[in-house]
Amino acid sequence: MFKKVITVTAGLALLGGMTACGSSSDGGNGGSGGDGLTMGFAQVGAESGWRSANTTSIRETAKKDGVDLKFSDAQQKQENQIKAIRSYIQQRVDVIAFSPVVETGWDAVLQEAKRAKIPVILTDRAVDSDDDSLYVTFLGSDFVEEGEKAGQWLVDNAQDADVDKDGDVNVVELQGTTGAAPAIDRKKGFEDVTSSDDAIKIIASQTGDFTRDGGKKVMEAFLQSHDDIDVVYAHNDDMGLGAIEAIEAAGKKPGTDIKIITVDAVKDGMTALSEGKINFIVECNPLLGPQLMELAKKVVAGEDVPKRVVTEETTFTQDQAKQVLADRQY
Ligand code: GYE
Repeated sequence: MFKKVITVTAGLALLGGMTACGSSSDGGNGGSGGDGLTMGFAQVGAESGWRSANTTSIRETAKKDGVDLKFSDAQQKQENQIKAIRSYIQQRVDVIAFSPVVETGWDAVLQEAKRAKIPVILTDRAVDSDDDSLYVTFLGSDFVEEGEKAGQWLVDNAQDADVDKDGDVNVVELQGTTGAAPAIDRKKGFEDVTSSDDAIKIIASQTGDFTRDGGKKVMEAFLQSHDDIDVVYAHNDDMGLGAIEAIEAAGKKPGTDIKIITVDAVKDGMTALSEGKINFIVECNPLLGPQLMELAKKVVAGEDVPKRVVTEETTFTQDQAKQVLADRQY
């Protein structure tokens, strides 16, 4: 299905600037390469540090490249994203890009874009559809692989993670938004790898909606109903940071009494990792602006682009976090 797959390093993506946000239409004069190109971008929301960095990267790159960006924030609601896409179709933008909040339920609106001959680029998250002619390309991370990396760290550190030394490694999972690609895939990848070790058991799993507050509330409930939690696996840093607050409020030491694994590697997460409150972070790169604008220019110019562009990412231990923290851009 995917003819070509190219991989771009996180380092290249770092070329995107990270300064202040502009207005909802960030078109610029005097940029290079994208002059006259209009993009409608339907963002998920502002639920996490990752999302804020992603939005800044997109806005800043559009400005720099002279792309007229129409930007909307769906507040994590699919109906708002669908409305935004319909309005971009009506405005006859040159290209629509969006990060689908959930995987399913997009075919109708994407058919409308197709009929209007407006190309669609998926960024960050994928849709679950049998018809891959509804979008030109999908730029983003491999979320299953991220879950596998998180699971592999736990398999490798299972003995240490069995804090109460009862022979079981009891994991509670803080899932991302229900139905979202990163929640589904990070769960799957983690389970695939940890199922190889009988000692590792996921004793509770619930959504915290990718927010700090959500992670805190769910963790408070987990702590009340379970007194034998060894590990928290949070699908993003923000929920892990919320869990830290709940663990501390319960009189326990995060990172020591309960080990914590998260995904993203945004600055607040990396700071907690370097302080020993998180034990391992799988990186997910939010700086997709430069690659997105490059793809958009090619698509609008009628050039071929790969159907899938995967961002390359790494992982961080506590020691590695201490080394890179000062240079972290987001
Ligand atoms: O990990 C999370 C955000 O889709 C990769 O969404 C993104 C995820 C990211 O809310 O922090």
